Amino acid sequence: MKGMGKTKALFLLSFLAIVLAGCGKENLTALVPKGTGAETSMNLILLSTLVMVFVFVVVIVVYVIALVRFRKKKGQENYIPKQVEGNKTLETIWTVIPIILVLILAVPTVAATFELADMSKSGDGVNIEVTGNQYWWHFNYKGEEIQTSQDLYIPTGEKVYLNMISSDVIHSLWIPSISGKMDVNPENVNKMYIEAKEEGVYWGKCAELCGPSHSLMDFKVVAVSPEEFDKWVSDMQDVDPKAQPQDAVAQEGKDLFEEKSCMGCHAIGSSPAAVGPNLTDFGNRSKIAGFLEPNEENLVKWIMDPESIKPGNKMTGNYPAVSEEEAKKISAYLMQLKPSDITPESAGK
Ligand code: HEC
Ligand SMILES: [Cu+2]
Repeated sequence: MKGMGKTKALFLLSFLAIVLAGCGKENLTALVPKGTGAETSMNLILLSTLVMVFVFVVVIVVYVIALVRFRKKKGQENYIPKQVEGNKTLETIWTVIPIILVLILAVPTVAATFELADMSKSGDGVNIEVTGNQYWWHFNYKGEEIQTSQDLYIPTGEKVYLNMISSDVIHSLWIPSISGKMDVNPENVNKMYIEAKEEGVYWGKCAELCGPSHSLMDFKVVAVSPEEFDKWVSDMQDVDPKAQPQDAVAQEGKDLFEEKSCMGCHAIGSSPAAVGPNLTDFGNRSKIAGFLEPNEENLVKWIMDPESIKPGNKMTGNYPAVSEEEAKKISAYLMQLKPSDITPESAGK
């Protein structure tokens, strides 16, 4: 029996270890906040948990006292306890305590709601127009002539203002370790700000079911120091010379990129992309299509058959067939698009 207990305990412990190891992985948890919004939410979570634990403990204590002290004893079969209905003191106590508890919850929650919705200083900060698309995110840096998709670069320690809209269905932008969620609608611009406290790469998710590849609609926030951010901005504004292929294979890839009508949907440079992600800094991307490791094998697979990777995406079937050899050449070209040495790899190192 004793051995059984140990095995069980060991099993439980290892299970707990596995579950807890999942927490904090890849900066994808609201429980390890690294940004203002997430910190505010975490504080509210802790406060409400404390209030709930307090209520739970009080109720259990009163319950146990009632069970033990007032249980029917021998010889009391016909005894009727003292009746307390209409007791003003009791009624007052159990009305006032919950009101106080609700106030303890409501005041900081309402204050946080206003604080997180405060866009009054947006004129001074970095402003980004965010577009949610099935199944990728686009970022347009207002006034900077910079377009990116999938990787969102922001400076740390500053509020970055997002003006968000959808090009198709409702999506929801969520960077769990930085901020709360906000819906992205087709008809109106929703606004929120994000602020990262530390440099690093933070995972973003679409948090509103938007189609078959909804769960693959990932993106990354690359938070770098304000100095690095300025350097990244000037690198990105000066992309055209760097977009030139560096060898013969890449040159062939570039030609194929034009021939196969990839250009029709993918901009390279500052022009706004219409149907597909902007590929200006594709060589620096932390992932391909939001979630695949950035290597030649995955890229070739994507170019030849995106449907097998992200069902329902808007690229499938809208370009001529590409052979493996052609895909490799295109891949060589795209992987060379590295306009800046500020990258997800370098962030926070
Ligand atoms: C009809 C428009 C369209 C055409 C034509 C098109 N694409 Fe795409 N492409 C898209 C869309 C939309 C996505 C985003 C898919 C998703 O993530 O759901 C995409 C995604 C990609 C990605 C991943 C981008 C990223 O940010 O990770 C690459 C690489 C790519 N396409 C390359 C190509 C190449 C190469 C061609 C030409 C052979 C091509 N595309 C033709 C629409 C198009
Ligand atoms: Cu979505």
